[in-house]
Amino acid sequence: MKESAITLVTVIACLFTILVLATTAFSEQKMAVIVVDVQGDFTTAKKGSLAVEGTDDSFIAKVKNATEALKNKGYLIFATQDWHPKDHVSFFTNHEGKKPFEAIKIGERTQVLWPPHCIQGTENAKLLLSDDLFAAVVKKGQDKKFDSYSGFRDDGGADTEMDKILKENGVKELLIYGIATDYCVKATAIDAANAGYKVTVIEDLCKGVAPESTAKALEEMKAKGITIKKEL
Ligand code: VGL
Ligand code: ZN
Repeated sequence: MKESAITLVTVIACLFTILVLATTAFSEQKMAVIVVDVQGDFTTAKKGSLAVEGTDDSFIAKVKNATEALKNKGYLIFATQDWHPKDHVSFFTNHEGKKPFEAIKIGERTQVLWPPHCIQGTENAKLLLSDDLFAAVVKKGQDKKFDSYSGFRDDGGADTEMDKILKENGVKELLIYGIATDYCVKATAIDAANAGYKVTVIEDLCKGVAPESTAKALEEMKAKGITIKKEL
């Protein structure tokens, strides 16, 4: 009788400890998701002006399902949205005699010139995932003078509200995926890692502009301590 009472107390104490540990572990993790630039103009699904290979309906559906599953797990979901004015510096059409995908020097910076894309208010600038998935959508690239691959800051050094929003929500860890692996996903993930977040990029939920730069981007991210996971 006495012995079984002690066993019972021990079992209850153990269960309580496990519960406390699990709760602390969960609350300390504070995981959130950043879905990068899943917008019409970057997809073949919407015949976008800067469509990235492999961004067909089935890829978009996969990203949507994964994001809904993560939201159902209780993670906060954020999005970035490329949101350029018509006269944006990154459009080849705003540089006389230049062709799309050419790179130019602007002072010390290298600027790749893109087809006009994600122009504020246009149909293909819209996010392809439903707005109500997101706790916040961070717009970027709104200053005509600077490009902004990163969701954290533009090439002129101006911060977006991303870091502030993540900190307000106590976020410590980030899952990042979207378009394009070799540009906006890479820049966002590296800035997140530099800002002290524990970052994981989900490779199969990303698509890159070019195979070579995509492979290089994955290596660069790994070198920054970012975990590259094939799938969720
Ligand atoms: C992006 C090129 C230009 C991207 C945005 O979302 O990766 N790439 N603007
Ligand atoms: Zn852009």
